[in-house]
Amino acid sequence: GLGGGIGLAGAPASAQPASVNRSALSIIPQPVRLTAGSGSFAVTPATKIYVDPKNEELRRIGEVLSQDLQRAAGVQLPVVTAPSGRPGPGSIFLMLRQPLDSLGTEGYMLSVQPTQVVLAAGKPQGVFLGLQTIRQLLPTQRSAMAVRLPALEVVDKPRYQWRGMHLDVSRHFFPVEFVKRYIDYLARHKMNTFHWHLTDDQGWRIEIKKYPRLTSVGGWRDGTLIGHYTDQPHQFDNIRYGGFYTQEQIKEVVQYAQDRYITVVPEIEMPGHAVAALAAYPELSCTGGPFKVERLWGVFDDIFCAGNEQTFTFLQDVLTEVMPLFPGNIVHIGGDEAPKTRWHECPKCQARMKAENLRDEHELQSYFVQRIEKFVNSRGKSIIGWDEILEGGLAPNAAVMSWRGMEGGTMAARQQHNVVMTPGSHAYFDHAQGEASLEPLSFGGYLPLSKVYSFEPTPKELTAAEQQYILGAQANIWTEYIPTEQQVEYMAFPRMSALAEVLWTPARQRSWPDFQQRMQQQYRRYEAWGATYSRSAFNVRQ
Ligand code: TNX
Repeated sequence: GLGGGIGLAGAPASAQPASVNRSALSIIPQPVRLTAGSGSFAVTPATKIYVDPKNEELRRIGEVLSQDLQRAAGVQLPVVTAPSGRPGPGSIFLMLRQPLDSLGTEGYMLSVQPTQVVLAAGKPQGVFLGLQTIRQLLPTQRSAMAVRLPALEVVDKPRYQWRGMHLDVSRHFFPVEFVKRYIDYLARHKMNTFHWHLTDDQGWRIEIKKYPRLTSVGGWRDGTLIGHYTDQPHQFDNIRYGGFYTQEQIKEVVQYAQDRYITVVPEIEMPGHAVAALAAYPELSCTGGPFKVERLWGVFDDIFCAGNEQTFTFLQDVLTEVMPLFPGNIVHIGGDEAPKTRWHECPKCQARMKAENLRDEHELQSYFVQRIEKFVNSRGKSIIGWDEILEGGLAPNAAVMSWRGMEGGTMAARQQHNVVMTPGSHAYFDHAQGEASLEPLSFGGYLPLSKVYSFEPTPKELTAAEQQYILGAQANIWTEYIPTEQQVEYMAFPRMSALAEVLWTPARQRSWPDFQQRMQQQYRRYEAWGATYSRSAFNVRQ
């Protein structure tokens, strides 16, 4: 049972009964410890879901389970608070139990026996994560037969604390309803971080009350590139394109995510990838403009002017509105792909460099980021930036998101800075995942499912102490060539499932053949969710 004896360490594989077919359970990500029992728990109209009366969060989680069971089994189960006496058999218990220290804030224990189901954790978040495991025990289709949960014991906790997915809503815009669906997908994969890329050259997507032109001008472009970006003359569709989220909508999404124990990390790009903002407020550039919101993809020379005090006032004002909308403590400030051409030509930037004793424009970017960091820190939050923020010197408290391979992240960890790994080689879900002739238009690069599954976020060359700075990893979905919701899903699935296991399951327990087997059931789940997925990632039984 779940009494004291269960720990994470030391259970030899042979402790499992020989008859157990672990993969028949098809849990993704694979739990740390899973022991199949015999028999099953029948969900009947008499089943009750008991929750701790002192905890509102548990009640909410219980309601989610009740809805799931209604969908799967057609039964309407009440969520009731446990009376002081021991409730009878045939019940599902969601409970907080202390001490479960070895399981941390995200771990949980699940025991399914023919007579009862017990899901216990130290924190409600753990109960929520355990609920995702229960969901995977349910059939994906309604049937007339009673729903039975297979008897098992699970003791589980994540390998990494940052298990994320990113979504670029600038290059193409996705409405609130889809963003919520995306958050659901993360939750079902036991992920906990949603990196929302809200601003870029092709569109500013978050309402800022003090600067209304950011969305009225910066939220819209005159058209979108047709086909691939090449050196040939470009063709555009000339259809006005855009959209943005009001602050009310942002709050709604953040609350939705919070209810699912997912932290939303907003990204406000600076100093580069800022053309949409400059189209709205050209005085924030080095040249004065004018600019148009970009219809082309790529890297543009016009960036926020580092020699101009107004730039800092503006960005601090923007962050002052953004930060309270996001309860998480991290703000992403971009930092990638900022050409130094304009700063080099700009007298004010050169004067700033002289006054601040900066040797080159990289140090000017470092100065820029450090000023922003100081401001963000003064509001009780910290920053993360793409690995270019290492150039010219890392801001004292900044975390680094390593995208140009693992090197930036490795360097940052050696400097005792937190790191999130998202290397182009293993985590860029804008790349094609199958045979080219079967794939839709996508960014250059090839990232099949097997390669995602082989991803190792912690560099071996780091010492054990340095490895502690690797918070985890995430995949990025840049949407230059992803105009529709269906295509976001296509690029995400099945790769998100492989990444989820990389981030959750201990490395030594990862098994590609076993994963492939469990994926057969995962495809049925995608279908039950109504999600589009790629079949070309590997040959799938149809
Ligand atoms: C580089 S990754 C970018 C993005 C593009 C992406 C395309 C990063 C920090 N910057 O602006 O969308 O390549 O793969």
